[in-house]
Amino acid sequence: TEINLEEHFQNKIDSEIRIEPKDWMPDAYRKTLIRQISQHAHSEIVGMLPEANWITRAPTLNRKKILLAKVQDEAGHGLYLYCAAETLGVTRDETINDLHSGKAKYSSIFNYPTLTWADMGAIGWLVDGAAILNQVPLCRASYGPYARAMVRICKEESFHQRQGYELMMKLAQGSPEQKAMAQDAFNRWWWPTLMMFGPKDAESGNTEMSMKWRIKRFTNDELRQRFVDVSIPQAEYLGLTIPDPDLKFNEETGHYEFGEIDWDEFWKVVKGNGACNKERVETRKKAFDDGAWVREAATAYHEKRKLREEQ
Ligand code: FAQ
Repeated sequence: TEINLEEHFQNKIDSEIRIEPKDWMPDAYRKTLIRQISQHAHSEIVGMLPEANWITRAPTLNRKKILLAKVQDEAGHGLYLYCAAETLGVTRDETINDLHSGKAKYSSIFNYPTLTWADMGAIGWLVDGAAILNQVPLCRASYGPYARAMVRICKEESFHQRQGYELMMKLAQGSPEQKAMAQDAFNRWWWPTLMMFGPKDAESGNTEMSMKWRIKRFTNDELRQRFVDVSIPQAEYLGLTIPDPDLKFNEETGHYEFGEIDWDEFWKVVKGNGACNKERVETRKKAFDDGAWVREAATAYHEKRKLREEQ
């Protein structure tokens, strides 16, 4: 019966036994995984755009090679994640349609513009740094295909984070203009990065069930706090000023206390009204339409081979 199935399922989760695509799972578990994994995939794909904006203007051949490799990695991450979502019974077309129609979300962070070269450093250091903190625990997510995809993704994210920090370091140690560029990028990316972790726990509707199902292992606020604690010393090492007048270290707890996040801004961006939301979705739609001939050619080739094999 349904009750026994549900009990058996939760027992498996509690014993750290992975759930695989053909195993029984509650509809709500399947639904929340499709939601999270497809949004995660969209974030990787839309997340290519802010950085792709600088590929043609990278200052050296070496920087260009690094940036190209990073953006290609993100395409790969998106593809593993779309495949993981497909194992739950949704098609690639459905998932992509939901992105194009505005039904599916993707991370708020990719709706901010990349104004200077220093933004490549800030994104690698902060955005990929936040992504790693959030994704390392997902390597232990209860759903097998998602957890396994995360292992490889995290290895690549760690290279992304290091290249970003190294880029920031070069700028921070450079001319006064370069240092000012690094500070300006830090000022613009710091708060949006804190928003990546999602709403406060009290306002996070999905956390409770996702924790019970061991999709999430830590809450949004726990991961955000961890990010602040590791990033502040890194900013100090770069000699940058943290754009938060309320920031202070609490000797008793051993944690940094930080100012209030602008939640109105967060929800505005999540609801589609950030600086670049429209442009990002339009760019993806155009790329999809421009690629139609490739899909058609691949399908035609497949049909032709099938016919030949049948003869
Ligand atoms: N932006 O109840 P919760 C990357 C939505 S890293 C937009 O707390 P949950 C790497 C949330 O979906 C970025 N929407 O939700 C990279 C929910 O709405 P829904 C991607 C947000 O799922 C780096 C509602 O608010 N990483 O791409 C955001 O328990 C550089 C209530 O929230 C992942 O996706 C937001 N920031 O926790 C690529 C990681 N936050 O769906 C290129 C996997 C929340 O009910 C360049 N995902 N919302 O309509 C997760 O860990 C979780 O889904 C959270 C949100 C933590 C993001």
